[in-house]
Parts: sequence; C-alpha cells; structure tokens
Amino acid sequence: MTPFTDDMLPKLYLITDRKLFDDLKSFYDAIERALRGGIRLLQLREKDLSTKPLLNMAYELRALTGKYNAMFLINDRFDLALCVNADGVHLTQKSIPPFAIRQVVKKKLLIGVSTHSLMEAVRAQRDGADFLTLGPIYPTPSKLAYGEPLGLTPLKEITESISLPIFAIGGINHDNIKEVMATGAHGVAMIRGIFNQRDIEDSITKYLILLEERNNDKN
Ligand code: TZP
Repeated sequence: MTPFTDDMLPKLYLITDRKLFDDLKSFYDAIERALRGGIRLLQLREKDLSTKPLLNMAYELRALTGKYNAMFLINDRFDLALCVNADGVHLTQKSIPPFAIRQVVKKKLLIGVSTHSLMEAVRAQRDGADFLTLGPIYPTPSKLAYGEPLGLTPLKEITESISLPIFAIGGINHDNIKEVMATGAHGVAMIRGIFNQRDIEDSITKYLILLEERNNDKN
C-alpha cells in the first residue's frame, strides 16, 4: 500500500446528513451531484442509524465514491469501514482512540479525528491520527448547544502548533472560506455549505476555485 502523504488528502471534505433531504433518493442524488462536481473526500456520518441500515448505506456510498475515485470514510465505525473497504474512519472524542484502532487496521485505514480544542488536537496527534477536523469555527445549527464557536484565532494557533493536516469545520461557506484558509488550515469540511446549495455542482466548482486560488496565493 502506498504510504499516506498530506498532499493525497483533498482540501474539500463533505460530510453527510440525510435529514436535510426529503427521502433517501434525493440524498443519494445530492451526493452523486457533489461527486460529479469534484468532491473527492466523503464521510458517512449518520449517527442515529443502527448497524444494518448504516452498513447498507456504507455499501451504497462506497460504490458511488468508487465510481468517482473519491476517498470514503465512515464516522466512528472502523468495523464497518473494514467491511465495505472504505478508505478510512473518522473518530469522535468518544470513539475508540486512534492508537487502539491502528493496532488492528495498521495502515489500511486513514484515521481522522474530530477535535474542538488544542488539548484534543495534541492528544489526537500523539495517539496516531492522520488528520483532524477542528471546529465549530462559526455558529452552525447542530452545535449551538455547545456554546461559542472557536473563531479564526484558535484555528490559526492550533494549525501552527499541530503538524497534522487540519480541516476547519462549522458554518463554512463561500463567503468565509478565504479567511479560513488564510489561517494555514489544510482544508475545509462541511455539510450545509454544500448540501444546502441550490446547485450543488456549481457550488463545489466555486469552492474548488477558491481553494485553488489560496494555493496560488501561497506559491
Ligand atoms: N463538527 C463540528 S461543526 C459540525 C461538525 C460535525 C457541523 C458542520 O456542519 P456545517 O453545516 O458545515 O456547519
């Protein structure tokens, strides 16, 4: 297996939320549109689904992402990730920690970890994560109960002190992606910033252009 390097990790990370859609057909259609638009990193995150429906969804999304040569990760469940031959698992702070999963999966799965502070980021890095998400950066409906969003200053500080690629997450959209990327984050992860767009393909094209512009600014 080719060793993982940061430049293999796309900069735009799409996370699922089927509840934004009226039915599963519209949900899968939206994901396919996103893949057509250029998404190459997708996380299945449907926390309320029990194992069998989640496994079925994972098979569907593995097939779809495979068709577009996109990386596919599953939230929390490294067992399901292995079952469907996903590319990785994305852990929460309550998941089995990265070092314990690594012992089982070796380099077969990428391990991402959701973090919300410098302390969590340092621990995830020490425990063998391959990359992190950090947020919420801006207010976002699903996280309002957790208090104030982090904002850009902690994102910049944490990005500077952690060597792993960090995806900023939470309330990111076309209007703020530039200032987010200016902190030195590897990329951005989002749900509504893509799924709530009227034209998903077109919105992704615009994100990818903005991310590419950032690359050009750097060089
Ligand atoms: N973790 C931190 S914020 C968030 C998660 C899963 C929700 C991101 O959703 P959106 O719609 O991109 O703000």
